[in-house]
Amino acid sequence: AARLNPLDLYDVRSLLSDEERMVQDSVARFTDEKVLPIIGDCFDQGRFPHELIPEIAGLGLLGATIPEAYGGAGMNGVCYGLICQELERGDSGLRSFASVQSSLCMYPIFAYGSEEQKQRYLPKMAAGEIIGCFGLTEPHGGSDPANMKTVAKKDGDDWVLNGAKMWITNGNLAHIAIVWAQTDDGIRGFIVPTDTKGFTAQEVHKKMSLRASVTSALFLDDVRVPGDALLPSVKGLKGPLGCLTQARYGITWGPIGAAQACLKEALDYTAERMLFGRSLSANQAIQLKLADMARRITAAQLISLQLGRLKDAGALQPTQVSLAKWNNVRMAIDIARECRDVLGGAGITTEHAAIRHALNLESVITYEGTETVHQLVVGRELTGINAF
Ligand code: TGC
Ligand code: FAD
Repeated sequence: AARLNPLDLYDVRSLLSDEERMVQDSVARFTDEKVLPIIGDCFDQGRFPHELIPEIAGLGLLGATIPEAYGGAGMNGVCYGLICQELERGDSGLRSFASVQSSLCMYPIFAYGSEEQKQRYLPKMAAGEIIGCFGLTEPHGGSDPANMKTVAKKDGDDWVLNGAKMWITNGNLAHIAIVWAQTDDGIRGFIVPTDTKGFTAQEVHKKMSLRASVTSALFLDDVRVPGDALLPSVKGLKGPLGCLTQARYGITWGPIGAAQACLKEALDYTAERMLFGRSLSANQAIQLKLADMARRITAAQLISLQLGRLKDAGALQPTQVSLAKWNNVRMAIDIARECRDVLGGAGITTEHAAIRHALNLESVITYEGTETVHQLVVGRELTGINAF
């Protein structure tokens, strides 16, 4: 029999449609040609490669699932997942950029916005001309967003916002922020232009993770926005949580790409490296590790594909997304750390990808709901008891 593809042992690709395969191939080419040559240096320098934004937009990767009438690419959920997978094979920072723009900024405008808001923002966001960020987490504790302190008060026709948001991806890049705030009427979402008086973004430095991504604190000090900045069609925590379900879905795919990059690197390295008179990959202890990585990647691929099929059938449940986010990020971080080890000393620099992915995944396992949060969501589903 022909040898199997080590990065796709079950030929999951054969379960994709022609269109899905085409999308995967075009993003894979972009990652190979444009991302991989520069991303190690970007990570070293703590620099997001913003020069890639026009090409990312040109490929239809911003708002991929948003209908074409609003400038999106009108793709299905599986295509969006494959985009995340191939971007994160490059770096979690690039996938984060696309996740935030697509699922956390364009999605709420599409799902909760007025017709005027959709026309005004979505086409330019799909073109990468307007970049967004999503402000939910606050400095005092992100796992419990129901307890947010940021407030919006009605003043005539305007709204006045006060508060602070923490760990906000794209914060210092963004032209608009989707800000979630407590009102007399419960939690509401606002589209806040970042050049509004009283709005400041302060970049987070000294990060050891997601270094090729912009992370910021946002401060809102009497930020006054007109009445039409409010997202009219959603009220309560289900507004931001609905966006998180979209983004977390994509995040189940992304780490598959990171893990594949690491396994590929470990396979190449251990095949070449000669120790004790044989190639490193001829040792049982190494093969066990490699086999275990392939096993876990295969399971994750099947989980995400089925999740995507459920999403495209309109049957996706948030608990199913939680299980997959937990499983797939845990899979990838364990694999990246193990690959770092298999590379020996060579594994500690950004000349190789493993340590960069391992460090990035420390953010991915924390953001969009920590691993513990997702475990407790699954536990609640099984027992009917809320243990948060
Ligand atoms: P609960 O009070 O029970 O529910 C509130 C309402 O929301 C509904 N709901 C959901 N809707 C859509 N999707 C979901 N996943 C939903 N989960 C709940 C629910 O039905 C209810 O609706 P209604 O109509 O009855 O009002 O809230 P809960 O107990 O489920 O929530 C608790 C908990 C801990 C699960 C939740 O607070 C949580 O998920 N916390 C983690 C917060 C989090 O993930 N923050 C992420 C910030 S953004 C980010 O990290 C971006 S990183 C981006 C990048 O760079 O890639
Ligand atoms: P905490 O909520 O304080 O949690 C601390 C620890 O306590 C965790 O281990 C957690 O699992 C555990 N814990 C919490 N509750 C329980 C419980 N009931 N039982 C047991 N253990 C518990 N947020 C945004 O809004 N927008 C963004 O764009 C964004 N981008 C991010 C980018 C990066 C690089 C990072 C690191 C974070 C980003 N976040 C963003 C924030 C992220 O969502 C939060 O960090 C995350 O939700 C956790 O919140 P926290 O950091 O306040 O930790």
